[in-house]
Amino acid sequence: EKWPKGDEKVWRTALRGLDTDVPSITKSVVNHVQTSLARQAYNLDNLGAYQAAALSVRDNLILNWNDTQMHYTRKAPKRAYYLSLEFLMGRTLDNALLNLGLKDKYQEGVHQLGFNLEDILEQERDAALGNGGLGRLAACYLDSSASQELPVWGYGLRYKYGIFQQLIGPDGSQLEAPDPWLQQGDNPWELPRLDVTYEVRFYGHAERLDGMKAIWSGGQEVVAMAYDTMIPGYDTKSTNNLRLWESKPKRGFDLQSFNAGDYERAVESSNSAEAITSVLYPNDHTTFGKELRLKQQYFWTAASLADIMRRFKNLGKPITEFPDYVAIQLNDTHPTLAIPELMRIFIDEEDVPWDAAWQLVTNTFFFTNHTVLPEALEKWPVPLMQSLLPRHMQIIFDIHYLHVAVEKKFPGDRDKFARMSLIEEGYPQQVRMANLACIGSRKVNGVAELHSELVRTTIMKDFVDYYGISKFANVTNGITPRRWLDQCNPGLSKLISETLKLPKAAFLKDLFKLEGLLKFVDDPIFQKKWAAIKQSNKERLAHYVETTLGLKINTHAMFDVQIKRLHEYKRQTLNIMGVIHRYLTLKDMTPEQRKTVNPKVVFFAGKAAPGYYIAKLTIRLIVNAARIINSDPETKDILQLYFLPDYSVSLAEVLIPASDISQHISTAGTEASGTSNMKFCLNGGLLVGTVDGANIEIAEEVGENNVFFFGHLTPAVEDLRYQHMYHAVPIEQKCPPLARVLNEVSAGRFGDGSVYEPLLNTIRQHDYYLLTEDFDSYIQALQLVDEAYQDRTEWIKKSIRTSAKMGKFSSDRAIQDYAQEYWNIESTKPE
Ligand code: H2P
Repeated sequence: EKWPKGDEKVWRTALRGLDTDVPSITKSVVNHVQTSLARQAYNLDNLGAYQAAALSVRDNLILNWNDTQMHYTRKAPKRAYYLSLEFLMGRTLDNALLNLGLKDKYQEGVHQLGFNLEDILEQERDAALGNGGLGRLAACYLDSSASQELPVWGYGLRYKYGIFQQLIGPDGSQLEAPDPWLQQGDNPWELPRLDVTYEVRFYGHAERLDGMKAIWSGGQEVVAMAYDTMIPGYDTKSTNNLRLWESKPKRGFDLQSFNAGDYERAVESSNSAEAITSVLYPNDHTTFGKELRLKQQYFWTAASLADIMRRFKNLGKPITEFPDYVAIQLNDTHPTLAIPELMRIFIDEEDVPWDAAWQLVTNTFFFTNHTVLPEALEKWPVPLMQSLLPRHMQIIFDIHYLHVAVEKKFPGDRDKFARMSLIEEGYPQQVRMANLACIGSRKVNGVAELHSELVRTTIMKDFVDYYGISKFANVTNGITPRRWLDQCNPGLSKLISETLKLPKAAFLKDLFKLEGLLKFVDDPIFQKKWAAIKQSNKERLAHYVETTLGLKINTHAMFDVQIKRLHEYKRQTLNIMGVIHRYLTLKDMTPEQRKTVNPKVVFFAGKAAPGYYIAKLTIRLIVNAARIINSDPETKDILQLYFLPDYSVSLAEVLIPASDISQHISTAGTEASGTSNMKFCLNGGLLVGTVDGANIEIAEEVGENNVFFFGHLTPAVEDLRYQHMYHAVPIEQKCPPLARVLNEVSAGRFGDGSVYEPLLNTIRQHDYYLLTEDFDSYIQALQLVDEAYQDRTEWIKKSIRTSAKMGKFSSDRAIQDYAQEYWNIESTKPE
């Protein structure tokens, strides 16, 4: 070890790190109040206390982060990089305290300073740089990578505006407002890296040299600057990095225009560079065709690869060893441009011959597909690519011609070749990103067993024939038990720890340990404690709703929850039609009959893409139905309905532990995995759902008698759709109860019925998502849920069994799978 210059003894003491006893913590917090915030201690509010506590916790993170990064540099292990356009991180402080093992001490410390930790935590704004499952999955994977001491970095974009804030207008519609999440002042969780910048080129021209090389020049250059977010592992010093790029103009001003007196234009050029990372696209399944989105994708992949390449080159290894040190996971097709970009670097900058470059590239990348919905498969118009990224378009055509060799393997099969082509014919031609991602990657995976099977047999079938099955595998998604058990449900985590006589770390690091709870399923004292925790979580949610929306909730009713992005395939419409059906049925009953029904509160939350008309109408119907149902004196004690606005990670943390039953009711074969299903079950909520995505694997683990399945199976869907198209039976005949619901809506029972016609018509005509096919069995399933809930002891047993069997769904398992079967990386940690 070499010591810095100066007195070694002085350095040794100074480098000892931070003390984490309570007095040192209070001292550090107060120091930050006085110095970093320049505030007086006597008039400190909760926001100030949050900021100071965050800065104090951040000091600990930074030290661990430094040690970890230094360790990686010295040891030079193979690393994996997770490229994701979305990281839905939520809040950080609580999670950092948990992972550092400092929660109790900070609780005590801030208490001594006259604050309540819960109130302080509430001050933090969510980092909402994602739309839904895909972005939240990325966040869980970062937590698991750090917790398992794996050398994994995330790369993404630092959007100035995260997913929009959702408001509900007077007529019940969704309104969107921007989410300027950084406007709280400095973001304590990120480190701006003024010294880590790269220039990224757009437009210009690419001139072919001899052979396959080219020179790309001209056009516009934009600067990417790094912001690093520390990702602490749980119960370890290992702290990984999430590097997010911000776009900046190359020069603050275009001096030439400025001098010429054209101030406006000068500012404009700086605006256009900044626009690249200004906003997250608020779409979860379709965002292509938009030039700015393509710019985002290239800006991010180019900066990330330049950074990865620089780190690799510092190792001093020959370029041919690149894949021995670097694995890159492509989270969906969004980062697919990394494939031609790495080709460009190898060929044009590193002088690697084309075939060798392709060999290296296809040994570096791995590709995860997250959906088989045909409308969600990214395509970019060739003319747009040609103008924005002329060199990449050349490379894509080169790959395309190489790929023409496919033809030789299947002589004469023109259709197959057309399907496998990188270029889709038409006006204009389009580049198919999924095909490019597939042929440029070493392995392709789906996110749950059924989904991976559908990937192999539908969208990637021809590629399976060509490459063989071994390139196509499955990694079922997972969730981090740190956030989704201990952090969101501390009471349950404590009970589990006491019951199993294990420290929390034991099961938070090895979720299979929850199986130990099975021994206690029949223990009445344990059942009682289990039920009491659910009850207090329901009260916590009710308190939240009362303080934020001013609504009073019956906490003795069953809580039924559906939370996710609004999409026709996720079938929130099925749920709301079911609620209305329940309401109409209750209205038909006599007061005596009503006394026997199971009281229920139904919660919805989720955002709709701003341009997704049908999804927005669904929200409007839910909100307006809620207004009528909740104010009906005959039924309001037995049925309540709430749409909670502005769904977020933080709101999910309150909703999930409070749920008795949750709904995962996509048309079979459409939901790739789903991850909230895992979160609910981990927290002892039961599941009503279709035989789809990860629901299937959850049922395999917990036993089919502990889930409520309904609806048609995947193989039936295609035929049913065909029948709806060509042999349609009127809904009155096909499904009278649903027809009645639609008619009541049309007739204006929940406000002007004509507003909802376009939504109702999606069901009456074609019914692509097969509501009329599944409605009867759905209602039956809900009936079974009601009956099961009446036998409370039996219900609690189901709840315990469900939670106990969630081991498989830890993201630690999923990340180990990627680390071993894909990336070939190993755990390594600083001393
Ligand atoms: C998507 C899929 C989910 C999947 C998730 C993570 C795109 O999320 O639809 O089924 O669980 O990725 O793999 P979402 O629908 O929430 O946007």
